[in-house]
Amino acid sequence: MEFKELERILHGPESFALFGHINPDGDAIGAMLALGRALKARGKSVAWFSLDGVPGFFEHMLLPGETFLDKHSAAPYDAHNPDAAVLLDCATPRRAGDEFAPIIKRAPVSVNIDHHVTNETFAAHNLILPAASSTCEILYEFMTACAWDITPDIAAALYLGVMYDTGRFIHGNTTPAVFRICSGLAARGADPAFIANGVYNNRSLASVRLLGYALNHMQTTADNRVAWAVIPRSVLLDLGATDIDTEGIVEALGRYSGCEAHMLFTEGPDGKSRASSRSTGRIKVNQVCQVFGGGGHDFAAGARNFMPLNELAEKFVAEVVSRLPARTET
Ligand SMILES: [Mn+2]
Repeated sequence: MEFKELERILHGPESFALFGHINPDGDAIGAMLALGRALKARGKSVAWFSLDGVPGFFEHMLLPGETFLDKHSAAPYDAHNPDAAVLLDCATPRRAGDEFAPIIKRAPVSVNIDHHVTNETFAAHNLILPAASSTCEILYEFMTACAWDITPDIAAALYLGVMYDTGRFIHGNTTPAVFRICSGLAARGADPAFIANGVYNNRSLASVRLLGYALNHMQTTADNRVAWAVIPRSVLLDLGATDIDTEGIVEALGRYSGCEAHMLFTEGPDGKSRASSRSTGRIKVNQVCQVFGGGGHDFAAGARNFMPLNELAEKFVAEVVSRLPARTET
């Protein structure tokens, strides 16, 4: 779908429901805020749906009066009958959360805007650009191409998504376009220091203790090329942590020289075991995750299933090791 086609589709409906994904990251929250604010400025009514709410380290991005419907919301979801449902940063409709599926199904118009290469183009209208660093990058290009006004609040939300999905401009998706876009966003009023400090230096104490546990219990293969940590649910709860506190831990496990792939294994409240994996560039961890029912990007992917936690960890590590390329002589 071309940008102009998306603009035409967004022009018709009066009421919008915007969805990010479960365990929302900065790109999901940023994309919802940016598109929602832009639609409101165009006279539309907008409701934001985030099953797991808005993590505390994104709350500084919210304007007074901006609220999200989540799993704790009192109002029943079946009261919502939007003219259009827009899913952002969701490779599959289930990523929005099964609880929201009826709302999405009821909406006469469905739109899917995403940058995951595994996107299933499930909506009536799909704008999928896997070369984009983030869904927020796609929204920036869309708004710019269609001459939509990017206010400082919209710029801030878009900046959050691009910053977050590039890992603060260190992942392989940090292209010249990313710097061009972020320069444009800063010029339009996004405050990089305010946004970054709120996200990265404003964590819960429990999340820092949980990171300590993971680092202390990190395991590696004999050649140290693969690292991982397993956090049983009981440990997470004993530390007073919540699921969102696992955020950022898998990245920390891969910070040493010579690491090629790193994983974090946790257990969700639904009893499912979860694998979160990262690669420094030679192993495509999304292919490993697909073996276990998951997916994602080449070098950042995840999976969740009902295997016992330690069994998932053991089999996942074996699968990664089997894909290690021959070591290059240095
Ligand atoms: Mn994203």
